[in-house]
Amino acid sequence: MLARRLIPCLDVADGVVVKGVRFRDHRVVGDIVELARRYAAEGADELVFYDITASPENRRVDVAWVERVARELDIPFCVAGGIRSVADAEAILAAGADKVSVNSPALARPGLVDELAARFGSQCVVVGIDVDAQADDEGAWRVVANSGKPDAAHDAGRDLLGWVREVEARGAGEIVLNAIRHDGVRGGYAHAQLAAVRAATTLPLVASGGAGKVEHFVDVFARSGADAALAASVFHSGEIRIGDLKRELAAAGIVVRP
Ligand code: 0VR
Repeated sequence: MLARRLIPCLDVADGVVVKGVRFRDHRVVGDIVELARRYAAEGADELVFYDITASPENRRVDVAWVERVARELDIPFCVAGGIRSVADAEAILAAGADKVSVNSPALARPGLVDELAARFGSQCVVVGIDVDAQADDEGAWRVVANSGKPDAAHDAGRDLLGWVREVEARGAGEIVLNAIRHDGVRGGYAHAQLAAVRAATTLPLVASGGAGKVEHFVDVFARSGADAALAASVFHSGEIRIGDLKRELAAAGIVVRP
């Protein structure tokens, strides 16, 4: 049994880490490198950095902070936000990132997944999928595009499981399932959507959005079958320390890296 991974998420805007609730009302949390260093020292298995202003501002990720982080980190990290081409990804991986994550750009141009997997290998390619809270009339979960810009968020014209199967076929190496309405709410992960994706693919599945207490992490591994749990709010606030969480998960029978 592979160890389940705990992944702090650092949303980056204008060179600092911020955190919103349901992708709105962001407040500054701290310095990128200091937080990255703290999480690595606490035992995080990986980090994800979302450049949340790259897409809306239609620009590439500022690789300067990626280079600064890469010099400090001894654990794998992934960069997301504004990656629209092999060249964009190449710059980020060359700056020291281990993986890139694409979301709305892949919905706009699905062939991007194939191109990234062919050039860098599937292990470098994460596809982020934002899912709505409500199922449609046929009971299918819907994929949301541009969720990072709440005013521009819209139905991507895809059902969740169809898109999961398509990105797997196109060479994605991992899926991060973001439950938009759960972001920052601390009420728990979106178990129904996660369980549906778990049943539809054998790709590594990262749960994202909603973590509020230790039980939510136990549930997401024990009930939803996620391979990893991404969280931001409860880690940034210090309410849950990663070392303590790992001890509680191990006591609950969940295999984690010590
Ligand atoms: P919590 O652990 O509940 O804070 O959930 C974090 C999870 O929702 C992350 O995916 C979220 O912080 C990522 N945020 C944003 C974004 C990702 C892409 C575009 C925008 C944003 O504005 O927060």
